[in-house]
Amino acid sequence: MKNLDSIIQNARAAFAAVSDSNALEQVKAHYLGKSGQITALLKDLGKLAAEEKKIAGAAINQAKAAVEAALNARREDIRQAALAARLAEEALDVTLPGRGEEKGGLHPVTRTLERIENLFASIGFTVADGPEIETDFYNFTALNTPEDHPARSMHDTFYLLDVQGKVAENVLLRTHTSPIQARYMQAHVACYKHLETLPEIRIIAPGRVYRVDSDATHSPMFHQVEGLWVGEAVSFADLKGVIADFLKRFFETDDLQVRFRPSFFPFTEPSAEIDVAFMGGALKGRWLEIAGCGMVHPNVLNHAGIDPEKYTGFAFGFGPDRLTMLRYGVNDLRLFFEGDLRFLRQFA
Ligand code: 2U9
Repeated sequence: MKNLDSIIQNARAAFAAVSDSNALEQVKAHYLGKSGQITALLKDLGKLAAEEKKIAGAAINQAKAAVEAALNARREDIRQAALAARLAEEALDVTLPGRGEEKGGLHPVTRTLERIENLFASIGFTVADGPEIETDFYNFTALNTPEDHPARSMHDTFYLLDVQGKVAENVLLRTHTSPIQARYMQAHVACYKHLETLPEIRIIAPGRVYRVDSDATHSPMFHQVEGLWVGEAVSFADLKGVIADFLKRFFETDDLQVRFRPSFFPFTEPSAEIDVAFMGGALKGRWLEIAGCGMVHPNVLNHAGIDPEKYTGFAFGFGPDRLTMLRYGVNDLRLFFEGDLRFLRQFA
């Protein structure tokens, strides 16, 4: 059938003439679609006599198969061409030199935290951790801070917002790491309630804390390391020994003096500020306020379920950011938190 051969030839040429799959499907419709040429021939079969219909039907179906084969071959060509184009576009030159390794280093405050942790570990302290988003119970109430204490105000403390955007009055960013110790004491008591005598607690609590405060010596986020030693007959004398020993080891000199100045904190009684004076070096002879401390307040022990008649404890708190400034001679606290590599590389 001459007509069929020419349809096949034309279809092949038309398929070859297009090079994207959308155009190809449109060309397909001219031949195999509802009103396509092959479809029209098949429709016309009904007009033929039975014998002719058989012969013509077979020939048309053969032609249809040939057009479909040509269509599928072209589809595959186009798919391969698209793949080849994509591979060429996304080619990786695996022979290019690598980007090289940047020299990394620990943040100066991280180095101080690690030093403090190691020094306290050497005298039997373990490191405790806890959440930075706290409740007012663990941040204030459990630490004997009265309801009307100014530290609880929005002026000093970051409160979180609830889903309606209202201030959630009892959820805040911790203002000190003391809630870590409050939680630890509670868990410790629950863990050992079957024992007649509570095993000693000796922990340090390092971490980020948050206060509404920002200038050259205050950042809204800063670090604290607090410590706690609770047991039978733990005394202020023990506190003095632990702190003096720590400071000498931290600053790598015996040539310093430590003094305890009476102070006040809601969570300790008695309380003291700790000052240090170096006997040599750039800061020679000046008293520097370096930490706070005291004997854990009986109300704080009671909140944790520890009998203050049977157990005593001391607690202390350092600002590791300030310790880092002193150790490296940095005069602006904000430099630690700006992430400027020119500054940070000096400590790597
Ligand atoms: C518990 C009981 C008592 C922790 C303490 C201080 C004194 C203190 C300051 C250090 C530098 C805050 O960041 S800073 O300005 N901290 O003066 N901290 S006593 O007392 C506790 C902690 C936990 C259960």
